[in-house]
Amino acid sequence: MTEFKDLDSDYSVAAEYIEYFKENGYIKLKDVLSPETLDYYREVISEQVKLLNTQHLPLEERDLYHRAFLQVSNIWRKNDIVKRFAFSRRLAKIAADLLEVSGVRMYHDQALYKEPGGGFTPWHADQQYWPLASEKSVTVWIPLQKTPLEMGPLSFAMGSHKKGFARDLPIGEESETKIAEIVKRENMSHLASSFDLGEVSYHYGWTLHRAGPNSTDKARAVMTVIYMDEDMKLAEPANENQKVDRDVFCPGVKVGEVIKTDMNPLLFSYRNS
Ligand SMILES: O=C(O)CCC(=O)C(=O)O
Repeated sequence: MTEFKDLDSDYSVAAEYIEYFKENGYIKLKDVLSPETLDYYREVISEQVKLLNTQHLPLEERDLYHRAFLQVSNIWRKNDIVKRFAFSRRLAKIAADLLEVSGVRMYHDQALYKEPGGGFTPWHADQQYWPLASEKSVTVWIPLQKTPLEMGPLSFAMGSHKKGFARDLPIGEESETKIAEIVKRENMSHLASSFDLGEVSYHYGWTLHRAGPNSTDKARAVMTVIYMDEDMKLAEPANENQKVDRDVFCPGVKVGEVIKTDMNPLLFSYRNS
């Protein structure tokens, strides 16, 4: 297996980055992974998406959600090269530092490919789907190519993770319309910006976010890893989506127990260092 040192080496998270993340609910960090690493993994992950994708309808026959991206989860369980990437100690340590926890476990990984001509990703908060007992969860969003505005980079409503708005809305027409209204009414800053190659973002599970359409003729290839506090407990599912996630990503865990099944390996911990 080709080895890339940047997957495991430390990325120093300055105190002001942590403050920015806590205040605004997200952060964009440059030069986190090298162009060589990203070029290599773009090939490998794209191959897996092609192999594992189950969405074969033409874009115009899909609903809003499914026009936004092809979604393939837990590739780490199926391919050891992708596992090496998803288990990156560097990415996991940044997650632990931003969340200010002693360590983080895998909730799941997920490739999100916005196809050429793919639609916008409606406004939403991820934790609507997750039966997690605290807000200490975070997604790293890793574009596998330079991502200009025309490709649909991720963007965030600043400070929205603290406000508690729209937590009951799954991704769809209603989340798009209602959250757009809330962001405007509450004067929350929201500015879409491009991602350089090597730049990644981290956002809390409760941060409101969206992405524009992909108007280019190339796929917007993105890999994500969702981390949770190493001591995260299972909450009583608040809706049907959370029941599905409990069964798929936390099998056998009871409400109030720490989520640490084989599906949730420890990816970084200061307790072990
Ligand atoms: O990639 C996208 O368009 C959406 C990503 C997203 O919502 C997420 O990673 O939480």
